[in-house]
Amino acid sequence: MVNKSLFFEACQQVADDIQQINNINPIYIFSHFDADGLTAASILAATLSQAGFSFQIRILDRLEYATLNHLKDTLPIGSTVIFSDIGTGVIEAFSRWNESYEIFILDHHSPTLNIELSDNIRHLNPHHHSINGATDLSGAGVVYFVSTRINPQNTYLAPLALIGALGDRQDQGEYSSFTGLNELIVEDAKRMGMIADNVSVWFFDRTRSLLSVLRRADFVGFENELEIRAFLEKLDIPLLEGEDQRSFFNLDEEEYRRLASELVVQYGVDPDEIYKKDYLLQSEKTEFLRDARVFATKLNACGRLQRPDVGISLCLGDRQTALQDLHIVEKNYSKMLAKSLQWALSEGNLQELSAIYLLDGRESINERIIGTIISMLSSKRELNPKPLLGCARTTTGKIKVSMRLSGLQSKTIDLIHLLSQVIQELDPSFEVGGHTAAAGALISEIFLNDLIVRVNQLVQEKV
Ligand SMILES: [Mn+2]
Repeated sequence: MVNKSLFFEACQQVADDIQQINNINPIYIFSHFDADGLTAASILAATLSQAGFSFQIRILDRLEYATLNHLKDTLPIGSTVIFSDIGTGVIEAFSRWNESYEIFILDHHSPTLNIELSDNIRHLNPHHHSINGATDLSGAGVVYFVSTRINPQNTYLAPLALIGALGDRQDQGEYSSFTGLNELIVEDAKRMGMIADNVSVWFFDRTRSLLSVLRRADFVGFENELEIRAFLEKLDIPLLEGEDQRSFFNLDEEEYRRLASELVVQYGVDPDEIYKKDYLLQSEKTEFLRDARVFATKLNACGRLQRPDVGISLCLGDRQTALQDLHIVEKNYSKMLAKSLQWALSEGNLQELSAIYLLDGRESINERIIGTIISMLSSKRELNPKPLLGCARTTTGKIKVSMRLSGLQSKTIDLIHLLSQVIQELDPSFEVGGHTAAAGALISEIFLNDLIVRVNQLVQEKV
């Protein structure tokens, strides 16, 4: 309780400071390229333009020391700079900035260093108030609480904050519900009539046809289309409505119930896989964007295909050009993922070490999707419950390391803690960031082998 009110006090302070900004230059916003970063940037855009500020937004894959140094040299002296969903991981680098910059870091990643900052740098992070930024509040959520303190009417932005949190997989409560401060955002959105959150039978992308949705449900493990057809026939669930394929969305309650119980009883599916809090955006006219979880995946696709502009336009309500562009983004994105996933699952590419899986994608996988690929692998049932470590080469010649826990794993492993420890041992100047269940680092290639060996060893000791 006390922590929460201290966090809100800190939000209020940042909100007050932002309202005091009086700068001839625009406010420079830098945000992360994933769904959380794009929603964070969008909430800032809506908030600042409504409050009469001019601003520019730039979206970054990651915040490297080199990038920061470059920014330091190119932004006008004395500018106001806001970093959202990034910044905590490189916090010490800000102390080398000229003190005339007004810097706001609104982030939720785990702080790895505890350092004194000068007065021109405000670092707002729920972890500082013992609030778990991995599960209870996202980057967009942090920005949201600042936004609603700039103007209480900004609660209309709550759905964006929730989409951001879903993008970061923060729906870790019972029935994949939100917990902690995210739950307060749900309450705001409900009060505005903007979201419904019933527990229901949930499958990914339900606006697709029944066949397509079930085919993609990895956790059931249907062998082929024939099996799905037989399954539906047995349950007396028709595939067609007139001439058209039925969408999964259009089943009636009774059909949902039959389908779910058959999957649980006959296929041994864990009920937690199919019963979820269903975060549905009530005023969303575009059907396939109504499910906030699906919305988040669309934003991720935009960021990863270097079209963050499309993502932000979607967040800000464009349902014309942005939808057309999204269509192209998605087509290319799924091609890219399918190709990489196929490679990952081909003979010998995913190596099983004693305590972890290793996917060495240095020659084959784009750095932008290595995290997504190992996330997808982590939900594969046929893999042993071991953490996954993937790596890819960046455009700057470094190695991006990405780790994920698999769903079935014991909660005894804290990836950010583990990876930070290894980085500390190898070379503390490497960047590392993330959360309990997902973490990453950026290292020189010569350290890769040592890192893999050490991570494997530490995981071994933990299980
Ligand atoms: Mn985030």
